[in-house]
Amino acid sequence: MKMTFRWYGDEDPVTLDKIRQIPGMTGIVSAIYDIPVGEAWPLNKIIALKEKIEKKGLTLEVIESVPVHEDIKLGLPTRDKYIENYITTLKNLGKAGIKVVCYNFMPVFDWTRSSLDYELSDGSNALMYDENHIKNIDPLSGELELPGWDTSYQNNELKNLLDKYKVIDNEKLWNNLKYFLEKIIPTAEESDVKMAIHPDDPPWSIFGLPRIIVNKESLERFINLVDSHYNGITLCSGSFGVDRENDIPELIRCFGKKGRIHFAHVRNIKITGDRCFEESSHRSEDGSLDIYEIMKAYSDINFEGYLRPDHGRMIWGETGKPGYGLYDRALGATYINGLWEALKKANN
Ligand code: DNO
Repeated sequence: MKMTFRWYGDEDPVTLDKIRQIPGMTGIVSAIYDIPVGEAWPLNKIIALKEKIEKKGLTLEVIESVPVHEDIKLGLPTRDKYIENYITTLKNLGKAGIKVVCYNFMPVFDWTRSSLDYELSDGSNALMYDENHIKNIDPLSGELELPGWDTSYQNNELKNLLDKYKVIDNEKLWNNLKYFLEKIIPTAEESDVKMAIHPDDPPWSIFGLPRIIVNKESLERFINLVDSHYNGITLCSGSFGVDRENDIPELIRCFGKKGRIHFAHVRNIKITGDRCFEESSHRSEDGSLDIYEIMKAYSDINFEGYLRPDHGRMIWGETGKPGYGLYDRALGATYINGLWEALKKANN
C-alpha cells in the first residue's frame, strides 16, 4: 500500500510542507486545475507540477481527476474531439511517469451533499446527506451547496445541460461509457497509465440523472466493458458504503483478486436513516463501516496500489475546502497506517 494525500495545488491552504510532516506520507494525489475541462493537458505543466511535489520529497504518481467532458457522457457528436484531447492528456501523463488516473462518469454533479458544514455532537463540522432535503431542492435554484469540484459547465449552462440529459437513461450512459473506454484504454495501456473509475457518490440517482457505478453488479459490468488491467477502479469505501447492501471488504477481495483496484479511498460514514448519512471520523467505532475489516481485506489481497485517507471533518477550528482540511485527514492517515502495521505484523 502506498499512502498518499490529496492536494489541490498552490491555492490549497493545506501546503505540501504540512503534508510532508504527516507520518508515513509518501505521495501526493493532485491535478492541473487551470485547464478547462475537455482540453488537453500540456506535458510541460504536468512536469512542472511533478517537480514541485518531488522537491518536497513526495511523489506524484496519481492524478485525481482528469474530468470527462459532459459531451462524452451525453454521447454527442462533439465527443470525439474531447476524447482525442483526453487521449493526448493520457499520453502526456504517461510520459511524465504518472501511473494512475482517477475519473468519474457521473452526469453533471460529482459527489453531492445536502450540507457541507453540518455540526456534529462534538462541535466539529462534517459533510452530510439527507435525501429528504435533496429531493426538495431544485438544482437550478442555486440553493444546492456544491463542494467545488471541477465542472465542465458554467452555472448559466446548467439548465441546458440538464435538459440534454432528459433523453439519457442508464443504458445510454453505459453505452457512452463503453464508447469512451474503447477509445482510451489502448492509449492507457501503451502509456502505462491505469484508469481508475470513481464510483457514483451517493450511489443512486439524484435529480433524475442516471448513475451507474453503484454496486458490485455494476463494477462487474464495468470491468467487462473493456477487459484490460488498465480499465480499473477507485474503490471508495465511503461512496459505496452508504448503501448497506454494499459489502466493502467483499468488493475489495473480489475486484482486488482480479487486479482491477488501482486506487483506494478510505473513509467512514455514519448511516443515520434511509438514504441519510454523516461523514464521521475514520475510526470503525465512529461510523457504520468497519475500517479494520476494510484494511484487512486490502492486506489479504496484498494490495500494493495507492491509497488515501478520504474526507475529514473540520476540527480544531480549521477552515478550508469542505472535506479536505489537514487535521482530520492526517489523523485518518495515521489510523490507517496503524491498522496496516498491525495487520502486516500479525501476518508474519
Ligand atoms: C470526492 C472525490 C471525488 C473524486 C471524483 C473523481 O471527494 O473523491 O470528487 O475525485 O469523483 O473524478
